[in-house]
Amino acid sequence: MDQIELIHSGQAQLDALLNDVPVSHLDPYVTEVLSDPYPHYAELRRLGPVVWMSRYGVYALPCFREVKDVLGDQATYCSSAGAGLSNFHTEKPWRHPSILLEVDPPEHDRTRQQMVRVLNPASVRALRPQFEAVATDMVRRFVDLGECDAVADLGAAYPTKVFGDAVGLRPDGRENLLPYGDMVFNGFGPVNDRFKASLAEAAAVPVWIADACKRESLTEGSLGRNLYAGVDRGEITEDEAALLVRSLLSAGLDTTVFTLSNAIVNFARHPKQWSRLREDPSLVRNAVEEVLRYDGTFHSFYRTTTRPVEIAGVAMDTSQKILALTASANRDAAQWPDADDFDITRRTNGQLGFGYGIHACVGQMLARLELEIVLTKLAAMADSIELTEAPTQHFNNTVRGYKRVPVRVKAR
Ligand code: OVV
Repeated sequence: MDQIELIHSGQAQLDALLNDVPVSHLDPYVTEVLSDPYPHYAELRRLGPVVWMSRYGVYALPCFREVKDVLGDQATYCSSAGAGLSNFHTEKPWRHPSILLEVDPPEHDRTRQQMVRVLNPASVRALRPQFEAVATDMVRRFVDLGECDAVADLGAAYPTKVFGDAVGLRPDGRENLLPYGDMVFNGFGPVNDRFKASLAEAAAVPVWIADACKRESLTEGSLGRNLYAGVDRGEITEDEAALLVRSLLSAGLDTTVFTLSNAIVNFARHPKQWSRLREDPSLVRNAVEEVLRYDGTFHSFYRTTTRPVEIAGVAMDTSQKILALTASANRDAAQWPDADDFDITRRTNGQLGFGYGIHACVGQMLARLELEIVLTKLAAMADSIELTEAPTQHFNNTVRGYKRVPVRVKAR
């Protein structure tokens, strides 16, 4: 650290230095790090369970225990200051905050309850036959293509169809969904060129999204339309229902698209694991969890301290942003034996790919259903999946995935 940096750093940085807290100058949001973040996470874990990130003035938590403790204590580590780097208490958010993610109890519990009324085990179970039917056709066509792009021909196509239908979207305009997710997930990071580009390239996207969230845009009986039943019961306002539909559209598509592409890439790179799944399809549920542990989609989010606290002996002040590195926690050897091995037979209980605590992914059953169905059909129909070229990554400040995955699929 040079003198200039010291002079310009704030009180929190001086405290970190004076208290012997490990310091990292890593920028987790640059392309070089996003290309392969795992060695950088390993270095952060080696530095310690709490690391001062000089570039952004935040404490990072790279280890399992501290990530879980912080996500499990919403009174001390709040979300109403935003789940990203930006502090909503002092900076203006780029969009109206999510009334689900970017709020604390009791407000959070009211909106979460509305979401769970429409998105619950029974409503997700009811979607299975339709999800299976689409997967049967789409995976058959994918396998018959032989050589194709696993993103365009399956990974993006499948969720766009089944999730779009389940939420109740019109068939046209769904190409707006991925660019919107891109803005949202870039928005949890710094206002870097990546975030600015995703906003600038797609000015019409938020307009399409706002329209798609309206009651009259959503098909009868869909998850989205059912959120408006809460308005009719007098439990939420029309605007709140629209914002809850927006949460579905923000968090529900990119995530499953990227997880499917990550799954295919990881199985192509670990053909023994693919053979295992084909030989024992009952492993599919655990395979989904292992994809999320080993190379999950959502890599991190922030919390903000509501009072002076100490984490693993490191004292911090109120209003301090804390970076919870869930994807690093999922590789912590103290929690996961042979943490860097992709093994679909391992114990995956407690993996943090869907987060943890009161804000844990509300759509996780729906996501699991999509992933489980596609991987099951694929294992039944495809002997092998090979990469024919290096996959092209899609870079985003918060989520990890691919935009193109050229593969050769051998039919059974
Ligand atoms: C978990 C998550 C990610 C992105 C957006 C939202 C939630 C939302 O509620 O809008």
